[in-house]
Amino acid sequence: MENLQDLQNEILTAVASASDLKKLDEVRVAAMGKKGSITEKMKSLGSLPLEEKIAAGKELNLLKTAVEKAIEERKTYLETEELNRRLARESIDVTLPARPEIQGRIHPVSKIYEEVVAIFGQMGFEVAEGPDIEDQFHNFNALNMPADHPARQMQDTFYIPNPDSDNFDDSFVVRTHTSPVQIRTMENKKPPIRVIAPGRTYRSDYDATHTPMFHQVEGLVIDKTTTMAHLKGCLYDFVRAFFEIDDIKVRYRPSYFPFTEPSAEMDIGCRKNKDELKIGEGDDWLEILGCGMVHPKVLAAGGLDPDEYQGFAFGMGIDRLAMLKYGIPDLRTFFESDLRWLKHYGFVPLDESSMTGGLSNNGGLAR
Ligand code: 2NL
Repeated sequence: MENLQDLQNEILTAVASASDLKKLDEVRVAAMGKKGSITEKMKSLGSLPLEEKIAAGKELNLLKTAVEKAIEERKTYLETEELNRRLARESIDVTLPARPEIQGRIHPVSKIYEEVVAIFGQMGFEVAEGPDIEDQFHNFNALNMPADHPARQMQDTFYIPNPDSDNFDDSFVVRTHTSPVQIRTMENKKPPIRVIAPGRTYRSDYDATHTPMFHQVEGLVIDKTTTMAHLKGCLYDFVRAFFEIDDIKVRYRPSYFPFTEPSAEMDIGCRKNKDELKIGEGDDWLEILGCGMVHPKVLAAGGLDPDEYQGFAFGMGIDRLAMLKYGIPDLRTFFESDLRWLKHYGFVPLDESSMTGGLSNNGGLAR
């Protein structure tokens, strides 16, 4: 068979200079389509004597494989290039302020987030942030949740493989709570500590009140003489400000968390009618947050001496607070990016939440 090397060079040059996916496909058809140059050569094998047929067949197959590989590589390259061009073209600056005259609204989660930060900010708390992807020490072990703890079962936690290790204990997680932020605060800062850690958290769960990504705010106060009485006063002041009810009814129920001892849950008084929930009056109770005195093992894991320091911590779901405060029934709708939903439940962007300027700015409600 005449020189296949020339044919191969010719096709590979055409592949390398195909400047887009359409041209690349034309090159493919010209080589391997029904009337393609390689296909024609394959057909012509039939007329050769057996020995030559075997040798030429082998050579042709090598040629075909080389061409296929080159086309595949060029295709991946062109697709990546096209994707990068599109990403550059379609980029938007999500940090720009929303424009109310168009469709821009503040999401209820952002609104609650700002309110919570405003309330605790005025009480002297700092806001602490940390990575969404955590190691298992900061997300679990340091919080008195050893490897055999039920909350570490595969079904709730999203694990991320560690490229440098095959040991499962070294794999990362997307944080299941914002507590690891507070562990990092203890590691880096001497008491007195007064921080809140708001942010995104992740668990493998999905129904009307659970989404795989949700928002939490946790708080941590540590000093030499911090007590449960401080916890109660602090959280009482928080719910009074948040629900804007001065004489709001509250109660604490004993509870269990691995990272606090003793642990409690805080309820607020409410009235539950058929479809309506009235907060602040009535004989029913609504669970609002979990709290407790930081476990000595957790203080030690954060690098603090439990004989010298003590403190309290609490945690609550921001999305759940938004559902309660604004009467939004299904959490899943929060993250569907439906502009009609955002227009209905969102807030106009110009009224900031502050303790002095009115917290929730109901005048700013877009409804
Ligand atoms: C809940 C309950 C809670 C904490 C979170 C915490 C963090 C550190 C140490 C001790 Cl670093 N505790 N966080 C404590 C009690 C309850 O969350 O129901 N969250 C939605």
